[in-house]
Amino acid sequence: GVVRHLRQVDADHAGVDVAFRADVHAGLSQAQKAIPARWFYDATGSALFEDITALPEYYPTRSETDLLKRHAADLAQAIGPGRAVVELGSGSSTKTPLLLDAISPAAYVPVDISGDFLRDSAEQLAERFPGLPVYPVEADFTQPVPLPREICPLPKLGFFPGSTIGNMVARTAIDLLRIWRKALGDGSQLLIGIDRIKDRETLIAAYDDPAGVTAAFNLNLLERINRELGGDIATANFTHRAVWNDVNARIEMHLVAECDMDFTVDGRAYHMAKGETIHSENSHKYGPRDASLLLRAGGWTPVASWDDADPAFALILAEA
Ligand code: AVI
Repeated sequence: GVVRHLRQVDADHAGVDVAFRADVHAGLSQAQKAIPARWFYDATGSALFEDITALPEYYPTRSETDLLKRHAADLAQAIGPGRAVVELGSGSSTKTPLLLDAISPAAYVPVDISGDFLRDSAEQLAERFPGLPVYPVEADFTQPVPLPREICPLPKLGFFPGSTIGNMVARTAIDLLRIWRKALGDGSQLLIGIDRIKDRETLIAAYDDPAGVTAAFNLNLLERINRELGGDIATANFTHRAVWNDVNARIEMHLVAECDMDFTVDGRAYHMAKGETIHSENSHKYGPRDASLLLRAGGWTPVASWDDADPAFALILAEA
């Protein structure tokens, strides 16, 4: 069952408002306007992301789920029983039970910034795995997080599914990997989802679906600014754009101004010329050697990988 809910939320996150406001003003003041992708995930954005994961064009969730199902026996063999599974950004993960079923862990520690989400999913999981101690930790997993003392003596498995690491630039991704190498300690393992570089058409379709769900997800960022920061952005004058940046091997999402416009966000005035964009997300893709280098730079040694061929996606197991 759920043993104890730990809360490690720093001043910034207690006042989400303050950090959101600061990021929006800083981002809208740059020559290339940009807002960090983490601000997509308010209640509406999180629900839209769940819808994205069910789209036929959005292959990562399906591929990763299939990999976990198909290779359960291999995973059990490579990981072994008795580990404490620490999941980074657990959200409403439907993949977790597949992993827990496969490896018979000794404890489960979901780490997520969204307290309500975390509480609900921890309870559901505890119900499904009655003998398993669950220690939810409400925290920003990009910062060092103190883990519950009960799991100290256990060997750890970090679980970072969804290719969320791709939403960080390499420097930030490496910082995160190093933070968790230190926190999980010697003898730990990391199971991480990595989206592969593939043909442009498949990638663009995954981030610009014909049903317009990803467009709604992207545009919700502007609506959130209007709702929470008293903005008067004419959201109808923006369109969604997904492009493949081949130099940096990433999908970029932008919000494109379809006409010249002026708007304010809590009293501060901004201007955008027709065609100008707000860069709202990066989703980096990695070839096998890129992923290996990234992990090693982050202090982890890759030991096994399970690949889905079409569209390509990988689950990689690494050791401390
Ligand atoms: C959460 N993250 C891994 C998703 C991705 O694919 O980069 C977010 C997303 N953005 C648009 N569609 C999905």
